[in-house]
Amino acid sequence: MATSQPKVPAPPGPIAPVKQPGGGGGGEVLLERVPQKVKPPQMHQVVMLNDDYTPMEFVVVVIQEFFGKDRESATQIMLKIHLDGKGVCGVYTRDVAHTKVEQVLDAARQAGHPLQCVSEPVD
Ligand code: TYC
Repeated sequence: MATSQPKVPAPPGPIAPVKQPGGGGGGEVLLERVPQKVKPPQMHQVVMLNDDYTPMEFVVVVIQEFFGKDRESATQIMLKIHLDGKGVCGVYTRDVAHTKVEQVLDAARQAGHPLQCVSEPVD
């Protein structure tokens, strides 16, 4: 015979066995929800710096290619960097942000441009 259980959605968070009613001989396990302990990862922003030599078009293509922006957003970001001296191209977990910086610096070096970018923790 099928027994029907009430369909109540479980709240988020892990569950842990706490005790076995009846001395544990019957195979029953009581599960209790425990508070979530993991924190979201520290995020890092990739900041690109202005210089007087890197062509605007190269910067736009780099921002499109490595930061997944469409041409219009990439152009806006490039112009902000050009006018303000620096600008955020994207926000990622630490390792991904470091990889983006390496990719940009490699591409700039290969093309012979002095473009610089760094990553820094957000807040
Ligand atoms: N200032 C550069 C020029 O006038 C363009 C530029 C924009 C360079 C953004 C770097 O991160 C940069 N050619």
